[in-house]
Amino acid sequence: MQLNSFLTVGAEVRDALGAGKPVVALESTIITHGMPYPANLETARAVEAVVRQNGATPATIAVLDGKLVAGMDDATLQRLATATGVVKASRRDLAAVLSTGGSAGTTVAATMIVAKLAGIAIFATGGIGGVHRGAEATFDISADLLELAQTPVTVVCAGAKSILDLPKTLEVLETHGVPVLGYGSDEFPAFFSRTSGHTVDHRFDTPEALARVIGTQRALGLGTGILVTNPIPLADAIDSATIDPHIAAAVAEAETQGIGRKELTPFLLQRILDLTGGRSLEANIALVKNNATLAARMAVALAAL
Ligand code: PSU
Ligand code: MN
Repeated sequence: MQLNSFLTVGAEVRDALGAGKPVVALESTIITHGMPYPANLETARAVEAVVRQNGATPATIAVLDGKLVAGMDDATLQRLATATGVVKASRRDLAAVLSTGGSAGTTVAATMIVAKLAGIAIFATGGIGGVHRGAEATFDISADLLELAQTPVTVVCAGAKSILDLPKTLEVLETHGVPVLGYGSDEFPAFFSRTSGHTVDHRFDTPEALARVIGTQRALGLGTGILVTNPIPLADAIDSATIDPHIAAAVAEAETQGIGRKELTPFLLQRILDLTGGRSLEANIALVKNNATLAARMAVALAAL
């Protein structure tokens, strides 16, 4: 049995792909572990709407009842957003969850795997996982980075939160040959902030120019993913002086409580949300929509190539 036989592609997504029309993949760990209800559901719906408004078909990806799903109806989205105790599935979890008929939110890594299987080239998310602070002691490096190293899908994100060690994250991407392309900026953005003090490899100022890089990368057969970084809109940005103490506090708490492995990122996201009194959530929602807009425009440009 092939992995493909576990894949269910929604009718609308299947039609769009069959007709060569633009499709944008969306992840679901942000729904199951990244945001509280009902903001998670409202955001998931809003992001799908933004993709449509910009001319592409949204394909939200998750694991449902032992199937990989790309594109779901609203009732299913609602089920995912309200389910408790749902698994956070990365590459290593897929086989176990599928073989037991389980359901899961898919991380950036797992969503890339499913997007590739379904034939979707572009995927929008908020922030990717990366090298955690203190990784020199804990070895905590997200599987998202190693997926970018081996799966040819383009991920549009707002950089990475400074819960991570950004220079080390960029070093790992460089080692694995993953292009980091800045949209309209020379800086690698830090999720809540438009700047981080670190540069991207190459800057492009239009969705068309980014789509051409995807086409060329594909023609070269390099096999790696591409990371496109899209800074949070200016009006929604939180300056680092405001957010950094909260991030530092969350990281310190995680260390004291011995939180590690797959629980660490959801723990940090939840603590930052609590500590900022919901302001981080507003920023998070704004940047995900902004990334979905860019991803849709890139998908439109790619389909026209
Ligand atoms: N960072 C965020 N929001 C998120 C995540 C990361 O700002 O929702 C989620 C994504 O699904 C990402 C995953 O792929 O966490 C990474 O988890 P880990 O660090 O355990 O690999
Ligand atoms: Mn980890």
